Amino acid sequence: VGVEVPTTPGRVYLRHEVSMTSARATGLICPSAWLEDGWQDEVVLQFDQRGRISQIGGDPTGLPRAPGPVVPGMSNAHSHAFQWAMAGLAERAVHADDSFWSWRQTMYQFVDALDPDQIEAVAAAAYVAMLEAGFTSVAEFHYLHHAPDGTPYDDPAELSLRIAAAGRMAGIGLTLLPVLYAHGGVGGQPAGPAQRRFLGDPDLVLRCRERVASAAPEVRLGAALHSLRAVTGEQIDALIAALPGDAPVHIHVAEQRAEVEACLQILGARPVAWLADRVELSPRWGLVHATHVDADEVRRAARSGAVAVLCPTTEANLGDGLFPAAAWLGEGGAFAIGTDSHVSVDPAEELRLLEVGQRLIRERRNVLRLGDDGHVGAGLWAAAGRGGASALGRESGRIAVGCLADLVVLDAEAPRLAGRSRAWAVDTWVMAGGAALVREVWVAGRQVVRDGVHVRRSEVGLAYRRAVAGLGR
Ligand code: NGQ
Ligand code: ZN
Repeated sequence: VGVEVPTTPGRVYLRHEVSMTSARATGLICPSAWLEDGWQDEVVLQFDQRGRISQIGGDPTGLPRAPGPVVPGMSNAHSHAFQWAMAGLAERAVHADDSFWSWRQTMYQFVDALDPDQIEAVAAAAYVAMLEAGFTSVAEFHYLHHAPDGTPYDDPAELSLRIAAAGRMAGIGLTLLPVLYAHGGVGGQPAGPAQRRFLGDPDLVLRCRERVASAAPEVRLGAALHSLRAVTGEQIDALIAALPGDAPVHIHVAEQRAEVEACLQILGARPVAWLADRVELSPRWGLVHATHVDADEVRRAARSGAVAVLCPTTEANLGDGLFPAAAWLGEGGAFAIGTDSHVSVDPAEELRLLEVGQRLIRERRNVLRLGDDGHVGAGLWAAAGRGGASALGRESGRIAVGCLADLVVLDAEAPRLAGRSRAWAVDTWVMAGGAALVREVWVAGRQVVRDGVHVRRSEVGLAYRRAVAGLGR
């Protein structure tokens, strides 16, 4: 698999026509593979020219051989890529009573200093880290639209295009969700000066979608509503009416109790209940966090098919609270995981915290039971893979004909996996091992990680180090 090195590390624009990370393979031989109906030995996967699995079986001649068990890749269903460079910089107590809201002030100051080159370099580095941990795709919840003083760039989609360029540089499967952000509080309150880089109307979201569709056709496109603090009902209606009916739509909702209180006071309903009344919740909807939901909201939202997009390490870091995961799954709710602020970038760690959070409040073990065979780690991986793929509008999350070849190869030689049958290997990886056990990653049939290292780690890392010099002094 040939790797082409970009000529301009650190300033990689889409218009420079940077090539994809590596050539697409025509297939992969798996010593064992986790297929939809369980593990099988000696599986041959054939890929078509678009990177989809076209056949399971067939002629293995000339195909590369995976160096360990092959499992479906994971979708990262919630990312603010720029926050990867901020991780750690809000961990000093500065207010008498630090909270989500004081963290947000720190984040606003941080974002004020970033220029487009920095944003692109940080996003590429974040995506490389995701891939190395076993994510194969990402939904970028992109609300950073304008220059630091709030004026639009010459191309209003400049920063959306930078995200697309970073996605191409890293070779991750990108779903871009340009964000509608118009207000500073529930009920259409005016935005503050710290939010000036984010503000726009439904037309800006549509413009970002159009520009990216023509400049980077490999990107999947949806849209997002920042939160019920940032959009009104009329704006929601206008944007939904203008989007294709199958485009993913994500929204931050009910993450903090203060938002629930504001919605009750101003809108007369809890956030998820209000949303369920206003729009037709369905599988295209990604409800990000949904931490503070009552039993009625759980029932309505879960049964609608909307995906709960959970970000356990960020939710813990920000002091959000615990999502009622057992109740959600009990209603048959779909879920996905995201790394949001990127204090951790590891799908196994997100799933582990989701499960152990339930153990801590219930004083029980093995709470989130999803598989038929009782394997908790494997059940979580499979369900989050399916929910994530659905939230990203990506045919992925399963090793099956018609799905993209988004694949993770575990490290068969790792001591953690020694002596493990394959079923126990996935539980060990999710509940105890984590990213260190990821040996190879393939995205739509292209290899992007080999021997645990991204094929462009050094040039992306160099550009990143240049971009962030002095940011954390
Ligand atoms: C964000 N992040 O947009 O980055 C938000 C904080 C807000 C999380 N909610 C800002 N984790 O919600 O107003
Ligand atoms: Zn978020």
